Amino acid sequence: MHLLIGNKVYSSWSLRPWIVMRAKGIAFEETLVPLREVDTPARIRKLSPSSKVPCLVDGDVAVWESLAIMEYLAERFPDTQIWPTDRRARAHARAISSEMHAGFQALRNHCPMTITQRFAPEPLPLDVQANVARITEIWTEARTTFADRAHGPFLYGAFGAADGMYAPVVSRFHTYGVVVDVVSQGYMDAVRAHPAYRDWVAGAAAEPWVLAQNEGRSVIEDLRAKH
Ligand SMILES: N[C@@H](CCC(=O)N[C@@H](CS)C(=O)NCC(=O)O)C(=O)O
Repeated sequence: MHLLIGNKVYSSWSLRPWIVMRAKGIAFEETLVPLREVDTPARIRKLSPSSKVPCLVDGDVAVWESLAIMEYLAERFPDTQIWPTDRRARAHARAISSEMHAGFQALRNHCPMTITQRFAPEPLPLDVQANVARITEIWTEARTTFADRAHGPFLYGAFGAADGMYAPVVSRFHTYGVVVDVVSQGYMDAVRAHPAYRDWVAGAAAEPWVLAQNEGRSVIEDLRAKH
């Protein structure tokens, strides 16, 4: 299996399937195409029909769109419990993953992922605050209603697709110093401590083409303007 990804510092969509595959012990090779270079679209297009990353290639099958990749992995590796086994929990996990895939635009625009950085907190615009409130509500509901605590500290207990979909949000909240409730903070700490998350961050820190690292807020404004 082969996963095409963008720069680990800021390709939030790439992080989603990557971390799930790593957390589930699914073997794959990765190809990283640096984003925002002149030949980026052409290089991605060779493997990914949408010219976007991530794209998973499994033999003669190519799957793009992070959520479609999760579904493919769940079907391909049924024993890994990428979605929760309980039907109600699974329905909830799919709904919140779709909500993430389709939404939270204000947060995504205002707080672009730049996973190796941390900034002093600043007041957030109202639409971003509304996104934060909804996300922490989702996390709290998953943890308090559906989490099988015997299997871990993640949204439904064991790490799964929904955790992968929200891993970039954990990174954003950490980078921009977003203050959250105790349950959400505990969840964020667990994600940030996961070996797969740490491996991704280590890879990001080693990248030569880091746009934002050590350059401060002006680069963040530049990333925001590009969204
Ligand atoms: N909805 C897509 C979004 C994918 C996406 O927008 N990927 C960005 C990088 S994070 C990309 O490939 N951009 C291409 C480029 O910058 O040329 C998904 O879920 O995978």
